[in-house]
Amino acid sequence: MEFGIELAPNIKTYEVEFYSKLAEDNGFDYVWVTDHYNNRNAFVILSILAKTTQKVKIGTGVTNPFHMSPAVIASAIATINELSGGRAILGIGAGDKFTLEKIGIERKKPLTCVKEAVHIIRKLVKGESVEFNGMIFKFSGAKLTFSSGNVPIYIGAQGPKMLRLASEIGDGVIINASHPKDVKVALESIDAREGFDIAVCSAFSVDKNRDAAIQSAKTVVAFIVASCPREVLDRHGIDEESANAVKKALNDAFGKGKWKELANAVSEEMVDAFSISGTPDDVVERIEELRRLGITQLVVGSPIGRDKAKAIKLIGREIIPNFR
Ligand code: F42
Repeated sequence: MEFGIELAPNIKTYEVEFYSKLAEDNGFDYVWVTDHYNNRNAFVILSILAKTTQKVKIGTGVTNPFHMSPAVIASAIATINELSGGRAILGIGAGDKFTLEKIGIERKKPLTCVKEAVHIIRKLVKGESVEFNGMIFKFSGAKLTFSSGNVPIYIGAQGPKMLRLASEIGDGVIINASHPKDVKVALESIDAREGFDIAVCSAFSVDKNRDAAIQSAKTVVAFIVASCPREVLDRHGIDEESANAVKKALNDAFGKGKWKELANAVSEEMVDAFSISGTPDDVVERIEELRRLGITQLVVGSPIGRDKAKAIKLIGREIIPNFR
């Protein structure tokens, strides 16, 4: 089992740099930087991480072929691979529908778009010339002027077809989930080959004090509940009324500063369903359940803990060694 950390560059660049280095020093294997146009640019951040880290693999977690051409993605990730001495990994997915809509991009034929983009990127990164007449992309003799070696490609996937595609054409998949029930459902669509990396990216919160860990996870969990499809809420026995109460509490927290009400609206059952939260022993138990299902990489995502730096050190000291 390997460990990754997901960092969203909505924090200052030096903070992403600091947490990445700390993760590397505490035994993490991967740093995944999320990609949304409205945050600091993922590839720019990765070029800095390429120089400030030495061992960890670094990559987008995940970019998409709607807001950036596969040719530009190939050139960008090959550059990161060159800068980092071969440590780049590319995470790619359909892109966040709502973020893309804000910039006038309609996510047409996402499955086809990701499939074609992965094919093109792989060839370009290898230094090959691309002649391609797809449904979305038309390339005629495109070629990079350099090659920096192989870059593994992971697909960020939730839907059954995207999960299947990931297992057919990806080197790995990144599934957003925290509970074994959801991971099990996702795995039904994956036909894993030898060496295929199944990464689960979870909302994560660890603290020596269980209540602090749970309270710290509540805002992130509230966002997940608010955008969660009915069938997933049903899987965890969360009724419509409680989910609506969370949506209202989220609005009131951000609009009127009513944070206590938000904490009350998010139940411990919700925290259990949509995050991996608790003491080191609690989270080790949950990760072990995921490992037994066949997960090969756990990516810890926001909030990570009440104090991110302390939590990263705690993971390095008391969690990762259990899986080595
Ligand atoms: N999105 C971001 O924008 N930035 C990130 O940093 C990010 C990180 C991330 C990490 C892990 C992860 O799993 C997802 C992440 N995402 C991120 C979200 C990701 O970009 C997607 O929004 C998310 O994974 C949801 O997409 P999906 O994998 O469920 O695929 C969607 C598009 C879907 O509808 N899939 C269907 C399915 O069953 O899988 C397939 C739909 C289909 O078949 N479409 C046909 C086609 O050709 O595309 C067309 C059908 C028609 O009617 O035309």
